[in-house]
Amino acid sequence: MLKVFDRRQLLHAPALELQNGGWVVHAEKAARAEMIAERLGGLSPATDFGRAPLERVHTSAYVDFLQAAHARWLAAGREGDAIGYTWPVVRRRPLDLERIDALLGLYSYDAGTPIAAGTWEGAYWGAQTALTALQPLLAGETRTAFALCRPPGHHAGPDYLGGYCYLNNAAIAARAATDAGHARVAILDVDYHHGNGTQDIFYDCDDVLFASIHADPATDYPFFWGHADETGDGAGAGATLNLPLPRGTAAGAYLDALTRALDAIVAFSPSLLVVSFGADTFEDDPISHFQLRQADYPRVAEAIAALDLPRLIVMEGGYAVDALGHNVAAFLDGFGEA
Ligand code: OKP
Ligand code: ZN
Repeated sequence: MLKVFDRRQLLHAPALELQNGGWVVHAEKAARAEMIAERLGGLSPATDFGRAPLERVHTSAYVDFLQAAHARWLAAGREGDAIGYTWPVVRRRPLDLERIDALLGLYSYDAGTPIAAGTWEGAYWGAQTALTALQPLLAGETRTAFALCRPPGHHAGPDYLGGYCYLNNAAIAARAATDAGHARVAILDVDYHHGNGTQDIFYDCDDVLFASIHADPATDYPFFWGHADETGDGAGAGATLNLPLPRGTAAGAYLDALTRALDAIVAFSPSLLVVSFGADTFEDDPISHFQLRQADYPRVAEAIAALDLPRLIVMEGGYAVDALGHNVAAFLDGFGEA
């Protein structure tokens, strides 16, 4: 199994996030990736595929913004991490605004996702990590590849950041796979949180299925997406499947939902699977409320492996830092490859 990790991702290091009315130490710490890398070993660095594959899922205006945002923040006389405070919501239209605070509002949807000095470089190499891990699958050289991406990606949409995510690593890889000739690609999102960015990117597409198992957005972030009645639009009608589960869900009900998601994937008959894997379904995760145990992760992986599709595992969330490396290793073990 090829495992890709690029240390340049660690340059992304936001200090604080706004949570429940106060500033708290940011949960998406660089140490997360370091703990996984240390536990796994044998990792390869990323190759640079440039900006073009990023712009197959994100607008070039958004990518330009992300690349320049922190420098613009400093040029406006600010210090520390850039974060917005005004969001246009119902009047999001292409005004030609210059002020950094307007742009932060235009291109983001929450206050948990600051742009720090190293954010562009970290996010850029996160996307390249996913693209690098995809290559041996495209070449038919392996069945399973792991992209140790950080920051995560599944909340980032066509032209917005949010939920600790800036570039949608899984979506970029899925689109690169269809561009390389895969007629249909499925994305299975098993992070605790709904992957609203991935859903949004492919909502009207018939060549990428998005299936997600996540905490019910009636009680959990991101609230406004991930409800069961969101099923796709236009050509993509029926190619989005949301399986929200209540807080407290443990392995039994989780594996039942997984069976439903895998049945939908089989019915779609893809030739490649991208798994957005979050270990924040773990019982001791500090910001999440499912009850999966470490021993459940190989079972989840075995069910996915039984589809017998080439699969790219893309790292998303997981915030119980001390257990994270062990949970990821347990999941990857379930694929039965060295
Ligand atoms: C990212 B991933 C906002 C607090 C809300 C955001 C959770 C993002 C999770 N300040 N928490 O899906 O693991
Ligand atoms: Zn998550």
